[in-house]
Amino acid sequence: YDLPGAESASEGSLHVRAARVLEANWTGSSTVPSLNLYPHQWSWDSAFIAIGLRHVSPLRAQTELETLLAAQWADGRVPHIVFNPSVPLDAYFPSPDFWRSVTAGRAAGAPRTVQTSGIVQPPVHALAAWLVHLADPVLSRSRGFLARVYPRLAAWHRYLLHRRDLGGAGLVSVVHPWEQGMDNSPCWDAPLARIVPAPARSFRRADLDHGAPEDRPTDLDYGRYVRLATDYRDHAYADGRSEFAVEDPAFNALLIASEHALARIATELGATGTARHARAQRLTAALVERLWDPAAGLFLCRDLRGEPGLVRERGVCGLIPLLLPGLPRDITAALVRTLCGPHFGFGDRTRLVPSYDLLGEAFDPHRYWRGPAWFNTGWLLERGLRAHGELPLADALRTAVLRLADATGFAEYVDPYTGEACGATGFGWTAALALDLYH
Ligand code: 9WN
Repeated sequence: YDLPGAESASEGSLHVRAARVLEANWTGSSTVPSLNLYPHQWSWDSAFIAIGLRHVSPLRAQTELETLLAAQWADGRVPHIVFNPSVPLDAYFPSPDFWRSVTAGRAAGAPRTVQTSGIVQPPVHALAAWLVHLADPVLSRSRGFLARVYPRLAAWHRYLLHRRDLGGAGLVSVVHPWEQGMDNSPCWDAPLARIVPAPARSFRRADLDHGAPEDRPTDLDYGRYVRLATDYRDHAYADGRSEFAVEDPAFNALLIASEHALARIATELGATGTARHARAQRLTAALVERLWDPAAGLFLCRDLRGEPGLVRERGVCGLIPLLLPGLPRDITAALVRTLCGPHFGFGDRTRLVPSYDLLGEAFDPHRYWRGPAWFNTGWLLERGLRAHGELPLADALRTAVLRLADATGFAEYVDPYTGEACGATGFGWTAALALDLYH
């Protein structure tokens, strides 16, 4: 990371500043995404955080994943939030008394000793576990790290592939926008429009105590998030009946990447990874079959409810499959063209890849997942570009992530045109993934 002028800033290097964020957000057994806005453990945040943390402390990185997996439900699901009991209930909404995991989740096997949410987030964990192992194989082997996490990761994938194949074609569906992780992406506008929102007066949004309303989802969005989560809870978190069911390319691509990682973990443990690699390849074929749109030049989401079909919105989720090794060459070439073309403008009009189509009607450079650029998607695309030999673009994206992460105090997200910080600063995965690219 030799950027003119950047390294002269304050004492130390980006490494030191990023490590300081991870230190400040560390609770003793896991890392919060943000001290104010998100004061608990989040599932995919922890995976990304572990990937960076491995450069500071491989032991803490292993612990991060172990803590999350200790809250796994008996049916295999890894909850999207593991609540910290010492944080006041009103610090984050929805709080444990909303999810009621211990009682409402009993049939699905929610843990009794820790409170969690009942929905999930993208399965980045096996990929993270493998990368964490690689950072210090000696420590990992001496602690039996992979041997301990492997059965849990395998059960997690099994849950997704068996309980969440709601379309019957092999791909996994999300049943809530929070599950996919890009909460208010315009990709959800049509599938969400059918959901009757919970009345705004029936809940209190803690996020507005810390975040600017114009950078956050709207009250109407929240009404729908609350309705969906309430219905899921009131049906004991049983799968199959949700009014919202979407096959998302990013969620599925991350599952496939993690399935490849799980194959490597199996091999390291002396078993064979062949079946898992083959399954990942079959899932890749299903992803192409179900979600690839040659005319748009990216993957789209598939709505399984209402009038089923592809959602004609271009979200960054449609570029994330670039991560996959087994994609046909013409598809990777098209994805790279789309990334650099008028809809995402990377290397031309934008400084970091926007979360949504610059030319889309719903584009808003500041509102959360409706336009701002995020660092985790930047990291995933950098990896994809590098894996497919697009080295100059990968280098440009790496430099952009490092420069903007550092310049914004590790912001949650940024205006894709100006690089202006939005949301929280001192954000966990921004610091962690910058740290990873720095190395
Ligand atoms: C709901 C923690 C999480 C991220 C998500 C991001 C945001 C939560 C919220 O924060 O979602 O899960 O309250 O807005 O959209 O990707 O995991 O950082």
